[in-house]
Amino acid sequence: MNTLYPFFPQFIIGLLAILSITENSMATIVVDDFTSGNYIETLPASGVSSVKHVESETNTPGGFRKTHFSSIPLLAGNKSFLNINTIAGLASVSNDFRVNHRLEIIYGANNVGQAPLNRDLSACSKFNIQFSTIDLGLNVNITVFSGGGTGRASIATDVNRDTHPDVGLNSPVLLEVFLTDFYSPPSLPVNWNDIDVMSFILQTGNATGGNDYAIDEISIACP
Ligand SMILES: [Ca+2]
Ligand SMILES: [Ca+2]
Ligand SMILES: [Ca+2]
Repeated sequence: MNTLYPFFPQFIIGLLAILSITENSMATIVVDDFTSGNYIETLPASGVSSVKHVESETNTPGGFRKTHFSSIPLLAGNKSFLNINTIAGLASVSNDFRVNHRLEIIYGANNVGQAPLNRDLSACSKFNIQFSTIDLGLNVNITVFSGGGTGRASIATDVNRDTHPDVGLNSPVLLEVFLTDFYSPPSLPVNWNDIDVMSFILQTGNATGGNDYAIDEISIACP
């Protein structure tokens, strides 16, 4: 006789409970999958070598998104392109040769003022920025503000193909940014229980400019 049989239902229930706990403890908060807020910009519109600056705003899974995009072409006539393609679910950036750019994506603010997220990230471990593809060196700055701006924490990092030599040119690259690596100034201690604004700045991090990349998703892993 199978001695396990009398305990089998309990065993299954126990297993389901463990799976349920595992699922909860591995929760992922999607900040943005870029399926909302279609937005296309080409800079500079005039083709003259100068800084251009535009912004848009839309609602996303992670809160209100405000977008700034600016470009500094070092060769007259060369351009920067931003395409938040909501059908593909991608934020694509393309720059011509010797064009430097800056893409700023802010959650928790709109064109009127703040739209606080009031998000508890105290049980979370890291931000995941999933690139569909990326070519040249890109500098990434993430800053979070808590308590309506009374606390702040930030981090600067880099991502490019050199840090992921094992994947092909058209393969996804995941940038993991751990919350324990953020710096919070003593005068503005961050409160991870009440994150109101998240800012992601991606800008040229190489000598020649010309970055091309696409962001598929920004999410937060908890824990
Ligand atoms: Ca996506
Ligand atoms: Ca708040
Ligand atoms: Ca390019």
